[in-house]
Amino acid sequence: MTQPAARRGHGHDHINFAAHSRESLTTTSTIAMSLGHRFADPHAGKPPHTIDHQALMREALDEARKSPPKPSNYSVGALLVDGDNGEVLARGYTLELEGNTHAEQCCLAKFAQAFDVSEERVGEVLPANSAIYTTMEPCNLRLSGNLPCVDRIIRTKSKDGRAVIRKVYLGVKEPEKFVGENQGRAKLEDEGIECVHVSGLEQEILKVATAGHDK
Ligand code: HJL
Ligand code: ZN
Repeated sequence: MTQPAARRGHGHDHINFAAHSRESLTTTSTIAMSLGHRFADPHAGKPPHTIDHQALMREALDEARKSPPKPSNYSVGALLVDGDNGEVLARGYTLELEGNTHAEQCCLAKFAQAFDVSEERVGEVLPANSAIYTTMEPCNLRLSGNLPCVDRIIRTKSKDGRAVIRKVYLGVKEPEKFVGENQGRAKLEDEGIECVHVSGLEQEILKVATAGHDK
């Protein structure tokens, strides 16, 4: 029997984004594969207390490095992760998707797309204990007037109305350059979403985030 494309190694180039339904999947790895991830996720399958948050933040930083520099925003990277076992469900970076898109928005939209649901309904197909790792605190106000990522995170609800993004891990607070003091973390915490600062990568995160800025 021929192996499915994804198992042959370079599969992610050939996966089509056919609609998945959560019930039809054996594991979420199938979806991770269709989103272009390595077949063997080194973080997957671990008990929550052994998840290496800094390693995941480094992977979010690797995403941020792919972002095209732009003087009027930050180059940010984000991962959507299953909080129960550390599995990376989707990755995103600033301006990855068409339009003026943010990193957190991109990973939500990409996961939604893999399940053929709209970004607004992504909570219906996410694990009940999902987390976002983002190199920068999610935005609560955008100069462009687009919907802030905090609102995108808060509206992410399961079919029975439960919040499914339970935690946000952030690498740095947003600098005050564009919108003054960002109230993103405070708003998430008011909604009961736990925010955790993963320390140790601040310098590198800010260097990448501001690469496109006039110095
Ligand atoms: C986060 C991102 C990104 C920002 N923050 N958490 N993820 N670019 O992907 C925050 C910054 C806004 C500016 C410009 N950046 O992006 O405050 O043009 O990018 O709507 O306010 O707003 P637009
Ligand atoms: Zn944002």
